[in-house]
Amino acid sequence: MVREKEFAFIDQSYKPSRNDLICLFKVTPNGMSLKEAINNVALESSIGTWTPVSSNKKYVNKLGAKAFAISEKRGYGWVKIAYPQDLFEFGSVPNILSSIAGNVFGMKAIKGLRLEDIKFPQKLLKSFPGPRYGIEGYRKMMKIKDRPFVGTIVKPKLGLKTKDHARVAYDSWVGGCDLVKDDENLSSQKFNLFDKRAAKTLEMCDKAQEETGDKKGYLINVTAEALEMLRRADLAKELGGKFVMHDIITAGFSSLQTLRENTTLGIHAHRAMHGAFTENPNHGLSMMCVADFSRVAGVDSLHIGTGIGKMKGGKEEVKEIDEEMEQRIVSKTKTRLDQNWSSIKPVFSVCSGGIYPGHVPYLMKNFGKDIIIQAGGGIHGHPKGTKTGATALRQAVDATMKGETLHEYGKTHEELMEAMDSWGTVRF
Ligand code: RUB
Ligand code: CA
Repeated sequence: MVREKEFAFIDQSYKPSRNDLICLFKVTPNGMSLKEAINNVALESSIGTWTPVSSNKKYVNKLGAKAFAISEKRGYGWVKIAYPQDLFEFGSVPNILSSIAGNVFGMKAIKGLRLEDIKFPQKLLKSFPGPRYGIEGYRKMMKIKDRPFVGTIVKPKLGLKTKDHARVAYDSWVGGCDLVKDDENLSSQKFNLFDKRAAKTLEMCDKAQEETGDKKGYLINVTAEALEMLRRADLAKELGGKFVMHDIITAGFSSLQTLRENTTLGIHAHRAMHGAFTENPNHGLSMMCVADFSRVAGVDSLHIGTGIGKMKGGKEEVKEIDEEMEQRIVSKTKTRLDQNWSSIKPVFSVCSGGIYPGHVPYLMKNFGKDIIIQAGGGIHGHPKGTKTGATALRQAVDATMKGETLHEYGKTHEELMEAMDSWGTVRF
């Protein structure tokens, strides 16, 4: 029987200091008590290993994590773990993740380990740049005061030749989209090489801007090996681009930080692959944590889900992430820690994945106006084609801004009515 006092990394009476990074974990022990499992998590994610080592020094012990606020349920438990910020390299997402979300996920001591949220202490927080533009910066850049942005993803997601890709983008812009983006898996394939696509699509972007008198943006996917990624971002800038897109999970946070340091373009973050580790409620890393690290690392816009479209993620979860991204002071909930974001700018939430005009009132009601509403199939699948599809989505936003129902507005806006006839309205 292991005695309580042997758990050197647990201190139930611990009061976190303002220099601690706090993690909220859900722990399911594997063949041992909850406390023993928690002790293992706290030691492995800070200074310890499976046995005491003779090379240890007293001063090292000061950097040990402290597990506190343990609440035991049947078969699992919740715990907060405080990590002294000096454990970490300031300004490095990979370094922090290698401790708090590293070896611990593969330890035999746990059946399941879920990192639900992180709270950064102010000094560590301020070692990161955060977004260059964020919500306000995007609004200024695009001269859009207070409505949601309307965006699309060029579809088919792969396979279109450059000329056709640029044409789909153009039709989307002149139809009413503010933003057009590449899909996550388009980078520089032989049917649509990056350099040629950048030139042609940005040319179409300029043309659409001139013709409509509105600002238009192309979120070109620059994801690649880091040096090549920077070359692509530079090219997008040279050609007059305002934004780049980055696959933050497949490319990784180091790649994202490199991009943030080396481009002045707005950074749109796609989260493809997050489901591999955010999905299981008992194991892995929550989307909230991905969002936290994205905000510190400096994305300007981030896919957060919709609560209603084709991708998983319930309404409440998405709402909490939306708040985390746009508020300066975030309050705690059952699965979220409080956070003062201080000078780190707010991030634009992107609602995307299976969205069509009928979803717009739901999205605006739940997530407000500071969102980017993005539809691929919900634009290019319109019976009259891309341009009409873009007009319909924009009309859905205009109607909702005016407080009219889509049905009323559709009576005088046939593009919207046709979209509603195709995909229907949404009850919520
Ligand atoms: C959108 C699409 C995007 C998803 C990703 O296309 O495929 O890649 O938004 O999901 P469509 P998420 O509008 O045709 O569904 O935004 O949840 O990360
Ligand atoms: Ca947080």
